[in-house]
Amino acid sequence: MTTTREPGQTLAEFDEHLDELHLRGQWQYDAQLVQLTDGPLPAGVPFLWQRGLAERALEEMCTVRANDTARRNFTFINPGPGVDGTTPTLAMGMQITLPGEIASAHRHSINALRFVVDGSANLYTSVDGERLAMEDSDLIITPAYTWHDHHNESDKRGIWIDILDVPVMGYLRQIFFEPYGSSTQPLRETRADFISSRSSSVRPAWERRDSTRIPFRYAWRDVRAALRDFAGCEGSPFDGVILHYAHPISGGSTLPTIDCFAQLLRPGLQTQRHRHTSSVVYYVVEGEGTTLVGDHRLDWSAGDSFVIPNWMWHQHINHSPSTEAVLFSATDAPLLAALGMYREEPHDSFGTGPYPAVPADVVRGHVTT
Ligand code: 1HN
Repeated sequence: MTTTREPGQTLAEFDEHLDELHLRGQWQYDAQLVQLTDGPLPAGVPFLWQRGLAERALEEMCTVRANDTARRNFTFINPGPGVDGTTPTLAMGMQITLPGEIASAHRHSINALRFVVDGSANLYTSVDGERLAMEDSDLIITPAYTWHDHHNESDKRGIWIDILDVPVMGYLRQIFFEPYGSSTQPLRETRADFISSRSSSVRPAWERRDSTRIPFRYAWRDVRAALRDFAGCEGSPFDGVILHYAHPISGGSTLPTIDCFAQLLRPGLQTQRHRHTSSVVYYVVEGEGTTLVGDHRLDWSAGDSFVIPNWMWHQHINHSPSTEAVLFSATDAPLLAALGMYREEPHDSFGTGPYPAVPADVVRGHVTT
Protein backbone atom coordinates (compact mmCIF):
# COMPACT_ATOMS: atom_id res chain seq x y z
CA MET A 1 0.00 0.00 0.00
CA THR A 2 1.30 3.45 -0.84
CA THR A 3 0.49 6.59 1.03
CA THR A 4 -0.30 9.86 -0.69
CA ARG A 5 0.61 11.81 2.39
CA GLU A 6 3.76 13.79 1.65
CA PRO A 7 6.24 14.44 4.47
CA GLY A 8 5.47 17.90 5.81
CA GLN A 9 1.84 17.83 4.70
CA THR A 10 -0.42 19.33 7.36
CA LEU A 11 -3.51 17.52 8.63
CA ALA A 12 -5.64 20.27 7.07
CA GLU A 13 -4.02 19.58 3.68
CA PHE A 14 -4.61 15.86 4.14
CA ASP A 15 -8.28 16.56 5.02
CA GLU A 16 -8.55 18.51 1.78
CA HIS A 17 -6.99 15.65 -0.12
CA LEU A 18 -9.49 13.19 1.37
CA ASP A 19 -12.29 15.63 0.62
CA GLU A 20 -11.34 15.59 -3.09
CA LEU A 21 -11.75 11.81 -2.97
CA HIS A 22 -15.17 12.25 -1.28
CA LEU A 23 -13.81 10.76 1.92
CA ARG A 24 -13.58 12.02 5.50
CA GLY A 25 -11.20 11.06 8.32
CA GLN A 26 -12.75 9.89 11.58
CA TRP A 27 -10.91 12.63 13.53
CA GLN A 28 -13.18 15.19 11.90
CA TYR A 29 -16.00 13.95 14.16
CA ASP A 30 -14.00 14.90 17.25
CA ALA A 31 -15.97 18.09 17.71
CA GLN A 32 -19.11 15.95 18.06
CA LEU A 33 -17.43 13.41 20.35
CA VAL A 34 -14.54 13.97 22.73
CA GLN A 35 -15.04 17.71 23.10
CA LEU A 36 -18.54 17.06 24.43
CA THR A 37 -18.53 15.99 28.01
CA ASP A 38 -21.86 17.55 28.89
CA GLY A 39 -24.10 15.82 26.36
CA PRO A 40 -25.35 17.02 22.98
CA LEU A 41 -24.80 20.56 21.75
CA PRO A 42 -28.06 22.50 21.66
CA ALA A 43 -29.20 23.28 18.11
CA GLY A 44 -30.01 26.93 17.58
CA VAL A 45 -30.58 29.47 20.32
CA PRO A 46 -33.33 30.34 22.79
CA PHE A 47 -35.42 33.01 21.07
CA LEU A 48 -38.67 34.93 21.39
CA TRP A 49 -40.90 36.41 18.67
CA GLN A 50 -43.06 39.18 20.10
CA ARG A 51 -46.77 39.35 19.43
CA GLY A 52 -46.44 42.78 17.73
CA LEU A 53 -43.80 41.55 15.29
CA ALA A 54 -45.90 38.52 14.36
CA GLU A 55 -49.05 40.63 13.94
CA ARG A 56 -47.28 43.04 11.59
CA ALA A 57 -45.89 40.17 9.51
CA LEU A 58 -49.36 38.57 9.31
CA GLU A 59 -50.83 41.89 8.20
CA GLU A 60 -48.14 42.25 5.52
CA MET A 61 -48.75 38.68 4.35
CA CYS A 62 -52.35 39.61 3.51
CA THR A 63 -51.05 41.64 0.58
CA VAL A 64 -49.09 38.69 -0.82
CA ARG A 65 -50.79 36.50 -3.39
CA ALA A 66 -51.38 33.07 -1.98
CA ASN A 67 -49.02 30.40 -3.27
CA ASP A 68 -49.80 27.03 -4.88
CA THR A 69 -51.07 25.54 -1.66
CA ALA A 70 -53.07 28.72 -0.97
CA ARG A 71 -51.76 29.29 2.55
CA ARG A 72 -50.57 32.53 4.13
CA ASN A 73 -48.19 31.04 6.65
CA PHE A 74 -44.73 31.96 7.92
CA THR A 75 -42.37 29.87 10.04
CA PHE A 76 -40.46 31.21 13.03
CA ILE A 77 -36.87 30.53 11.96
CA ASN A 78 -34.37 29.96 14.74
CA PRO A 79 -31.64 32.61 14.32
CA GLY A 80 -28.96 30.18 15.52
CA PRO A 81 -26.73 28.47 12.95
CA GLY A 82 -27.69 25.24 11.20
CA VAL A 83 -31.38 25.10 12.12
CA ASP A 84 -33.82 24.92 9.22
CA GLY A 85 -36.93 25.62 11.26
CA THR A 86 -37.79 26.69 14.79
CA THR A 87 -35.89 23.65 16.07
CA PRO A 88 -34.18 20.89 14.01
CA THR A 89 -37.42 18.89 14.16
CA LEU A 90 -40.26 21.40 14.51
CA ALA A 91 -41.54 24.27 12.40
CA MET A 92 -43.75 26.62 14.36
CA GLY A 93 -45.41 29.41 12.46
CA MET A 94 -48.54 31.45 12.05
CA GLN A 95 -51.25 31.51 9.41
CA ILE A 96 -53.90 34.06 8.51
CA THR A 97 -57.05 33.62 6.42
CA LEU A 98 -59.32 36.42 5.28
CA PRO A 99 -63.11 36.26 5.50
CA GLY A 100 -64.47 34.05 2.71
CA GLU A 101 -61.12 32.38 1.99
CA ILE A 102 -60.40 28.68 1.65
CA ALA A 103 -56.96 27.16 2.07
CA SER A 104 -57.39 24.32 -0.39
CA ALA A 105 -57.55 20.64 0.52
CA HIS A 106 -54.37 18.60 0.50
CA ARG A 107 -52.57 15.97 2.52
CA HIS A 108 -48.98 15.08 3.31
CA SER A 109 -46.79 12.76 5.33
CA ILE A 110 -46.02 15.71 7.62
CA ASN A 111 -47.84 15.67 10.98
CA ALA A 112 -49.36 19.02 11.87
CA LEU A 113 -51.45 20.80 14.47
CA ARG A 114 -53.15 24.18 14.76
CA PHE A 115 -53.51 26.20 17.95
CA VAL A 116 -56.06 28.95 17.39
CA VAL A 117 -55.13 32.57 18.15
CA ASP A 118 -58.11 34.46 16.66
CA GLY A 119 -60.91 32.06 15.95
CA SER A 120 -64.66 31.79 15.61
CA ALA A 121 -67.30 29.08 15.26
CA ASN A 122 -67.31 29.81 11.53
CA LEU A 123 -63.58 29.36 11.15
CA TYR A 124 -62.92 25.65 10.70
CA THR A 125 -60.65 23.01 9.29
CA SER A 126 -62.12 19.96 7.57
CA VAL A 127 -60.05 16.90 8.44
CA ASP A 128 -60.82 13.64 6.64
CA GLY A 129 -64.42 14.66 6.10
CA GLU A 130 -65.04 16.15 9.52
CA ARG A 131 -65.63 19.83 10.23
CA LEU A 132 -63.58 20.96 13.26
CA ALA A 133 -64.45 24.42 14.59
CA MET A 134 -61.52 26.71 15.38
CA GLU A 135 -62.50 28.85 18.33
CA ASP A 136 -59.97 30.78 20.42
CA SER A 137 -57.20 28.53 21.84
CA ASP A 138 -58.70 25.30 20.46
CA LEU A 139 -56.20 22.69 19.28
CA ILE A 140 -56.86 20.88 15.99
CA ILE A 141 -54.67 17.99 14.91
CA THR A 142 -54.11 17.00 11.28
CA PRO A 143 -52.10 13.75 11.55
CA ALA A 144 -49.99 12.56 8.60
CA TYR A 145 -52.03 11.76 5.46
CA THR A 146 -55.25 13.35 6.67
CA TRP A 147 -56.93 15.55 4.07
CA HIS A 148 -57.24 19.09 5.37
CA ASP A 149 -58.68 22.37 4.10
CA HIS A 150 -59.13 25.54 6.14
CA HIS A 151 -62.27 27.68 5.75
CA ASN A 152 -63.00 31.16 7.00
CA GLU A 153 -66.77 31.67 6.82
CA SER A 154 -66.67 34.35 9.52
CA ASP A 155 -66.57 38.10 9.00
CA LYS A 156 -63.11 38.58 10.53
CA ARG A 157 -59.58 37.37 9.97
CA GLY A 158 -58.73 33.94 11.27
CA ILE A 159 -55.27 33.47 12.82
CA TRP A 160 -53.66 30.36 14.22
CA ILE A 161 -50.32 28.83 15.15
CA ASP A 162 -49.19 25.95 12.89
CA ILE A 163 -46.73 23.41 14.29
CA LEU A 164 -45.39 20.72 11.95
CA ASP A 165 -42.64 18.09 11.91
CA VAL A 166 -41.61 19.27 8.43
CA PRO A 167 -37.89 19.82 9.23
CA VAL A 168 -37.37 16.22 10.33
CA MET A 169 -39.51 14.78 7.52
CA GLY A 170 -37.53 16.88 5.05
CA TYR A 171 -34.19 15.80 6.51
CA LEU A 172 -35.25 12.15 6.34
CA ARG A 173 -36.55 12.69 2.77
CA GLN A 174 -39.96 11.41 3.77
CA ILE A 175 -42.21 14.12 2.39
CA PHE A 176 -45.15 12.90 0.33
CA PHE A 177 -47.64 15.53 -0.79
CA GLU A 178 -50.95 15.25 -2.62
CA PRO A 179 -53.41 17.99 -3.57
CA TYR A 180 -57.05 16.88 -3.20
CA GLY A 181 -57.88 18.19 -6.65
CA SER A 182 -60.55 20.66 -5.65
CA SER A 183 -60.43 23.32 -2.97
CA THR A 184 -62.88 21.61 -0.61
CA GLN A 185 -63.23 17.98 0.41
CA PRO A 186 -66.76 16.64 0.96
CA LEU A 187 -67.91 16.33 4.57
CA ARG A 188 -69.30 13.12 6.03
CA GLU A 189 -73.05 13.06 5.84
CA THR A 190 -74.37 10.45 8.23
CA ARG A 191 -73.89 10.12 11.94
CA ALA A 192 -72.74 6.49 11.46
CA ASP A 193 -70.09 7.61 9.00
CA PHE A 194 -68.93 10.20 11.49
CA ILE A 195 -68.66 7.76 14.41
CA SER A 196 -66.68 5.19 12.45
CA SER A 197 -64.15 7.83 11.44
CA ARG A 198 -63.20 9.01 14.88
CA SER A 199 -62.61 8.25 18.53
CA SER A 200 -65.62 6.68 20.19
CA SER A 201 -66.28 4.15 22.91
CA VAL A 202 -68.65 2.21 20.66
CA ARG A 203 -67.42 1.44 17.18
CA PRO A 204 -68.31 -0.75 14.19
CA ALA A 205 -66.66 -4.12 14.94
CA TRP A 206 -66.52 -5.06 11.25
CA GLU A 207 -64.10 -2.23 10.41
CA ARG A 208 -60.39 -2.17 11.06
CA ARG A 209 -59.73 0.64 13.51
CA ASP A 210 -57.35 3.32 12.34
CA SER A 211 -55.98 4.53 15.63
CA THR A 212 -53.60 7.19 14.38
CA ARG A 213 -55.26 8.95 11.48
CA ILE A 214 -58.26 10.49 13.14
CA PRO A 215 -59.54 14.06 13.09
CA PHE A 216 -59.65 15.65 16.52
CA ARG A 217 -60.36 18.96 18.19
CA TYR A 218 -59.36 19.66 21.79
CA ALA A 219 -61.79 22.43 22.76
CA TRP A 220 -60.14 25.10 24.90
CA ARG A 221 -63.17 25.41 27.17
CA ASP A 222 -62.50 21.80 28.31
CA VAL A 223 -58.72 22.26 28.58
CA ARG A 224 -59.01 25.56 30.47
CA ALA A 225 -61.60 23.99 32.79
CA ALA A 226 -59.19 21.10 33.47
CA LEU A 227 -56.39 23.58 34.26
CA ARG A 228 -58.78 25.22 36.73
CA ASP A 229 -59.59 21.81 38.27
CA PHE A 230 -55.90 21.12 38.88
CA ALA A 231 -54.92 24.70 39.77
CA GLY A 232 -54.68 23.86 43.49
CA CYS A 233 -52.24 20.96 42.90
CA GLU A 234 -48.50 21.23 43.26
CA GLY A 235 -48.05 19.90 39.70
CA SER A 236 -44.60 19.25 38.28
CA PRO A 237 -41.66 20.91 40.05
CA PHE A 238 -40.32 21.85 36.60
CA ASP A 239 -43.49 22.90 34.80
CA GLY A 240 -46.21 23.68 37.33
CA VAL A 241 -49.70 22.40 36.51
CA ILE A 242 -48.99 20.91 33.09
CA LEU A 243 -51.60 18.89 31.20
CA HIS A 244 -50.89 16.57 28.29
CA TYR A 245 -53.07 16.52 25.18
CA ALA A 246 -53.39 12.74 25.12
CA HIS A 247 -54.19 10.99 21.85
CA PRO A 248 -57.95 10.38 21.99
CA ILE A 249 -57.68 6.63 21.24
CA SER A 250 -54.27 5.46 22.41
CA GLY A 251 -53.86 7.90 25.30
CA GLY A 252 -50.26 8.27 24.05
CA SER A 253 -48.55 11.16 22.30
CA THR A 254 -50.67 13.82 20.60
CA LEU A 255 -49.07 12.94 17.24
CA PRO A 256 -46.45 10.25 16.52
CA THR A 257 -43.67 12.86 16.55
CA ILE A 258 -45.13 15.67 18.67
CA ASP A 259 -46.58 16.04 22.16
CA CYS A 260 -48.66 19.05 23.18
CA PHE A 261 -49.20 20.55 26.62
CA ALA A 262 -51.17 23.30 28.33
CA GLN A 263 -49.57 24.57 31.51
CA LEU A 264 -50.63 26.90 34.24
CA LEU A 265 -48.01 28.78 36.24
CA ARG A 266 -49.71 30.05 39.38
CA PRO A 267 -48.97 33.60 40.60
CA GLY A 268 -45.49 33.87 42.12
CA LEU A 269 -44.34 30.43 40.91
CA GLN A 270 -40.68 29.84 40.11
CA THR A 271 -40.12 26.33 38.76
CA GLN A 272 -36.99 24.25 39.33
CA ARG A 273 -34.39 24.10 36.60
CA HIS A 274 -34.17 21.03 34.37
CA ARG A 275 -33.17 20.07 30.84
CA HIS A 276 -34.16 17.40 28.34
CA THR A 277 -33.02 16.15 24.97
CA SER A 278 -36.28 17.35 23.38
CA SER A 279 -36.73 20.91 22.13
CA VAL A 280 -39.89 22.85 22.94
CA VAL A 281 -41.85 25.61 21.20
CA TYR A 282 -44.24 27.79 23.22
CA TYR A 283 -47.16 30.12 22.63
CA VAL A 284 -48.22 32.35 25.51
CA VAL A 285 -51.99 32.15 26.02
CA GLU A 286 -52.44 34.21 29.20
CA GLY A 287 -50.41 36.35 31.57
CA GLU A 288 -46.74 37.19 31.51
CA GLY A 289 -43.51 35.85 32.92
CA THR A 290 -39.91 34.94 32.31
CA THR A 291 -38.20 31.79 31.11
CA LEU A 292 -34.49 31.54 31.88
CA VAL A 293 -32.71 29.32 29.33
CA GLY A 294 -28.97 28.83 29.81
CA ASP A 295 -27.82 32.43 30.26
CA HIS A 296 -30.63 33.85 28.09
CA ARG A 297 -33.63 35.57 29.60
CA LEU A 298 -36.92 35.39 27.67
CA ASP A 299 -39.53 37.84 29.00
CA TRP A 300 -42.92 36.91 27.59
CA SER A 301 -46.52 38.02 27.60
CA ALA A 302 -49.74 36.86 25.91
CA GLY A 303 -49.38 36.41 22.15
CA ASP A 304 -45.60 35.88 22.17
CA SER A 305 -43.95 32.71 20.82
CA PHE A 306 -40.61 31.32 21.99
CA VAL A 307 -38.32 28.32 21.71
CA ILE A 308 -36.17 26.34 24.14
CA PRO A 309 -33.49 24.33 22.27
CA ASN A 310 -32.61 20.76 23.22
CA TRP A 311 -30.52 20.03 26.32
CA MET A 312 -30.50 23.56 27.73
CA TRP A 313 -31.21 24.17 31.40
CA HIS A 314 -34.37 26.21 31.85
CA GLN A 315 -36.94 27.36 34.38
CA HIS A 316 -40.15 29.39 34.28
CA ILE A 317 -41.13 32.30 36.51
CA ASN A 318 -44.52 33.96 36.96
CA HIS A 319 -43.62 37.21 38.74
CA SER A 320 -47.20 38.35 39.17
CA PRO A 321 -48.59 38.12 42.71
CA SER A 322 -52.16 37.77 41.41
CA THR A 323 -52.40 36.67 37.75
CA GLU A 324 -52.04 33.14 36.39
CA ALA A 325 -49.91 32.53 33.32
CA VAL A 326 -50.92 29.87 30.78
CA LEU A 327 -48.58 28.43 28.13
CA PHE A 328 -49.29 26.13 25.22
CA SER A 329 -46.28 24.06 24.10
CA ALA A 330 -45.22 21.35 21.69
CA THR A 331 -42.16 19.10 21.84
CA ASP A 332 -40.46 16.45 19.72
CA ALA A 333 -40.13 14.15 22.78
CA PRO A 334 -42.23 11.29 21.23
CA LEU A 335 -39.89 11.16 18.24
CA LEU A 336 -36.86 10.93 20.53
CA ALA A 337 -38.57 8.43 22.84
CA ALA A 338 -39.32 6.16 19.85
CA LEU A 339 -35.56 6.08 19.18
CA GLY A 340 -34.73 5.49 22.86
CA MET A 341 -33.11 8.93 22.95
CA TYR A 342 -35.35 10.88 25.33
CA ARG A 343 -33.41 11.92 28.43
CA GLU A 344 -34.15 14.36 31.16
CA GLU A 345 -32.03 15.79 33.95
CA PRO A 346 -33.04 15.58 36.75
CA HIS A 347 -34.79 12.56 35.28
CA ASP A 348 -38.44 11.61 34.89
CA SER A 349 -40.59 14.63 35.54
CA PHE A 350 -43.47 13.16 33.52
CA GLY A 351 -45.66 10.31 34.65
CA THR A 352 -43.78 9.35 37.79
CA GLY A 353 -45.89 11.04 40.45
CA PRO A 354 -48.05 8.67 42.51
CA TYR A 355 -51.52 7.96 41.18
CA PRO A 356 -54.08 9.50 43.53
CA ALA A 357 -55.37 6.91 46.02
CA VAL A 358 -59.07 6.00 45.87
CA PRO A 359 -60.96 6.95 49.05
CA ALA A 360 -61.40 3.31 50.15
CA ASP A 361 -57.63 2.82 50.15
CA VAL A 362 -57.19 5.89 52.31
CA VAL A 363 -59.84 4.69 54.79
CA ARG A 364 -58.24 1.24 55.13
CA GLY A 365 -54.74 2.63 55.30
CA HIS A 366 -53.69 0.57 52.31
CA VAL A 367 -52.02 3.35 50.39
CA THR A 368 -48.74 2.01 49.11
CA THR A 369 -47.82 4.68 46.58
C1 1HN B 1 -49.11 23.22 5.50
O1 1HN B 1 -49.64 22.23 4.78
C2 1HN B 1 -49.95 24.09 6.22
O2 1HN B 1 -51.92 22.88 5.77
C3 1HN B 1 -49.39 25.10 6.97
O3 1HN B 1 -52.14 24.81 6.66
C4 1HN B 1 -48.03 25.29 7.03
C5 1HN B 1 -45.79 24.62 6.39
C6 1HN B 1 -44.97 23.79 5.69
C7 1HN B 1 -45.47 22.75 4.92
C8 1HN B 1 -46.83 22.54 4.85
C9 1HN B 1 -51.44 23.91 6.21
C10 1HN B 1 -47.17 24.44 6.32
C11 1HN B 1 -47.71 23.40 5.55
